[in-house]
Amino acid sequence: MAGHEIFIKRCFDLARLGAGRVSPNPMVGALLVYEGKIIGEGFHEKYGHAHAEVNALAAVKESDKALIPYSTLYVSLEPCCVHGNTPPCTDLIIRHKIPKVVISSLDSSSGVNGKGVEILRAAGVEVVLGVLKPLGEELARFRNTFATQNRPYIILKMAQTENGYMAALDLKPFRITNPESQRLVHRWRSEADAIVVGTNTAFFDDPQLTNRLYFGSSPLRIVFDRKGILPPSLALFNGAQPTLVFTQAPYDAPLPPNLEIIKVADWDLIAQQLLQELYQRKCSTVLIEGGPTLLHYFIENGYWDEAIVIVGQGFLPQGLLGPRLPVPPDIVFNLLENRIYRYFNPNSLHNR
Ligand code: AOF
Ligand code: ZN
Repeated sequence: MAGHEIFIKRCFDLARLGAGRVSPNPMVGALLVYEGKIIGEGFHEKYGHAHAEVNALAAVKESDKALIPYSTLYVSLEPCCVHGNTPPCTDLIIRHKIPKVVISSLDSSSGVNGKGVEILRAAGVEVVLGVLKPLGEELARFRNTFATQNRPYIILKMAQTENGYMAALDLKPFRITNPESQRLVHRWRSEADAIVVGTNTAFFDDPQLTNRLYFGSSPLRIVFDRKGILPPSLALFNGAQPTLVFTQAPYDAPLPPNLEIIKVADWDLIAQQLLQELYQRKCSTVLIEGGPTLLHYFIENGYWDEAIVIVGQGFLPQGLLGPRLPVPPDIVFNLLENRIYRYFNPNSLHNR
């Protein structure tokens, strides 16, 4: 692997350490290299806190500080040039007289999107752009979707039996996936800002929708309950995690703790209202966890960026068929006896 690629890969690994804690900011990793040796590295650790470049510079030992003006800065994402929660990283780079910056992909945020690179070049900094670009763009896909589409990045997640069923005909809970896949699902929950289920899934599966099997936090829980038929005894109403109910029915006050009601004027526009609400709440990624009706609706209307289908060995003679995705999977892998398919929507910004 060429030199630049090794260091950019390290930036990606560092960036991922911020997963689940930086949204709606991007995960970013950075490091400084002097004559082939890393003298400082860091990542964006928490929303509103220091950027990766700041942390990488701060990590340089006192005795190595004099090397900074002779070093190369590697960053997984284009350095910012705007005053947000923190000052622009382009200023920091110029102030430290760093002569060369190697970047994977652009930050599509308004005011940046190539401007960061321009500013650095205008100041005489040598910039190499596009190292392992597809991987850099994948890492930045939540942020870049949020910044350009004014909505979160949408991930559909579903489990199916080998013969394509998502649930039994009587909708009684039926475990399709193995414990290893369940843990992976909880990891995805830890990295998502919000998670959505429909009425039937909430009622029949009584899911908690929290992350209990992985490190990190749990997403904002969302349930659709158009007619207000869900009983207060459901786990979703246990107050364990902030929860939104999208409904057209009057909900009886007093409400349980951590529960908020969102009134839906037009149920045909439920997806738009959901995405708008999540954008306002600064959610840059949402997991849609089912059931079949809800998933089908999102697929039919093109409201998806990525879909994950876990096929388990459980067998149902009959049942509710899972929705079909209109494209073949891009990635397929096994987790013991489960098979996991990942699809990317070719029409979504990130995959074009
Ligand atoms: C970077 N390095 O580590 C991150 C960046 O000031 P903020 O935190 O609100 O961020 C505003 C801009 O910085 C925005 O364009 C966002 O995508 C980017 N995030 N930029 O140079 C980083 N996290
Ligand atoms: Zn920055």
